[in-house]
Amino acid sequence: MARRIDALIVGAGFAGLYALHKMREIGVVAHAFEMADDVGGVWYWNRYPGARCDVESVQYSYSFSDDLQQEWDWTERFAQQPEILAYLNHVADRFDLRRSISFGTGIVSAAFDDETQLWHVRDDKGEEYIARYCVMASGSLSASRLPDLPGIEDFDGPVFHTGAWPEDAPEFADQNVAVIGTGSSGIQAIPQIAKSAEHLYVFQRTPNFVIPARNQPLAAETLAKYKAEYPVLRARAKQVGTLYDFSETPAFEVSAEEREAEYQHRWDQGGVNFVHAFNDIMTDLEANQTAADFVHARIRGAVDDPVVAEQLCPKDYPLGAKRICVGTDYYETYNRSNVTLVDLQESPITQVSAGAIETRDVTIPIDMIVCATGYDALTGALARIDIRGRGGVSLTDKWAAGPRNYLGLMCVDFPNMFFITGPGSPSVLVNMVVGIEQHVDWIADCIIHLEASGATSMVPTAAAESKWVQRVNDEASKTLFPKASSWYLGANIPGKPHVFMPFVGGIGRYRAICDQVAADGYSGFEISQGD
Ligand code: NA7
Repeated sequence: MARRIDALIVGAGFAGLYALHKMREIGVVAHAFEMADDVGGVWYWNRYPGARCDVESVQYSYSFSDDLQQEWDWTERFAQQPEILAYLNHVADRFDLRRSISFGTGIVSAAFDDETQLWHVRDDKGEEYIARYCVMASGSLSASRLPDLPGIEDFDGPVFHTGAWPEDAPEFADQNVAVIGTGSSGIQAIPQIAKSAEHLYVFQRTPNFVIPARNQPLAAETLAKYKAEYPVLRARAKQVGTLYDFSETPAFEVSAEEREAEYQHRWDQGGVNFVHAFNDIMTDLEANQTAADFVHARIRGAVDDPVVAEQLCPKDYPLGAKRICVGTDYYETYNRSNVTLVDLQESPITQVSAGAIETRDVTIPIDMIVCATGYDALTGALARIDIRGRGGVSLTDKWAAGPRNYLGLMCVDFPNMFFITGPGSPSVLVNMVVGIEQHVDWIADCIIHLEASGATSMVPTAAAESKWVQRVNDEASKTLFPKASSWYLGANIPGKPHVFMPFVGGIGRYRAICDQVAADGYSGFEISQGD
């Protein structure tokens, strides 16, 4: 017999864990389903060497419990994957969450029953659940993607994806290793793999802008100061996401020397703060070019071989329009004698054979392939579930021309289904933990409202949804973001419609809009009352 749950949560990463905790807090019977054997979400799967966050650890953490933020001691400026995973395990234990999570269990379908106004959900073991609410905490970057390379099935060595890294990590010593992909994951893994591989071949399709992390151990005094200031800092983070030093000055309002000095200062500090050096870097192409020129000069300074240096300089898109990368010794790694850059723009991969990767110009003997080839971002994890709303309409069909929803949170025809940090919300453009807490808190308030008023379901109106989709587009078109073929607009997935998915208007503005909608009695939504 189907088990009845008030709120069914898909996923037990940062979002699912907090959703579960919050639902319990408001007295809603909740249960989470997690494909992995333990908590952590992307931080469970991304065990590749060098994996760490690129938002400072003290900020890349929950704010909902002061006791939690006071008792947990981060050890590095940017925590490594094992430390983040340990933190999430601590959270799961501390708030006694595990008893409400089914591990090793994937959700395969969710169908809305128009008559009962309830969701019928199935897992991959054939069990059925009936839920009033579905909270999709399935991750924005969780559906990993292997490259479609001719002959890869004939390769006789191991093939790994950074986002599904095995627990018994492979040894790179004596191996000719190929890394395919130079996004955030590749950029973190490459310097680490280079340290022990016999030879590392990096297959680069598009170079990325890499800002040094300047990672360091977190001094006890720094941590203590941060903890003492948490109330103020967290309040500010709710408005801006990550606490960068956001400049209010346009790039050409200062002299060339001052610009250079500002870039240098931020480069020396490390991290994503670099892109906030001037307030028009993401809106004005010429301003952006000054930042790009600065990074190009650093690349040319760091890499000994001038040909390789040019290959590593991104020139086809504005800085920041693809997610900016933060690395350690990334460019310097290309000075090692056991590292070779293979520029796929000059010589694309033509074939993978049993023990080699062939490009148009060379055949390279390879023992192991590491795919740092990214994700079907924002919609991929949802598309893997057969989700059917009112009248049997499928979410995949509804989103065939690009995702459509209201506030990024809910969709027409999919009542009581909430999406966490999905398309149409600030999502991957802000500190994910800040975005997750905002969403979960809003959803909890919404459920309290529905329960208190005896409502059976809530769904956006078609007009509100269309208006929001338009607004997300309009905001993006005011920026340089759409000028790169990035996963923000689905360009990395063949056949995926090119629609800029996240809301670029900032978490502060977004939060205010969501709060206003709630204050107005959930304007833009239809609420159905029970009999
Ligand atoms: P990304 O940022 O999507 O990077 C994937 C990389 O793999 C990127 O350089 C791609 O080149 C490259 N790629 C993808 N498919 C291929 C094929 N078929 N051949 C060659 N190269 C390919 O994923 P990451 O995991 O690095 O980072 C994702 C986010 O996860 C990151 O921002 C963090 O938030 C965590 P392309 O640029 O498409 O030409």
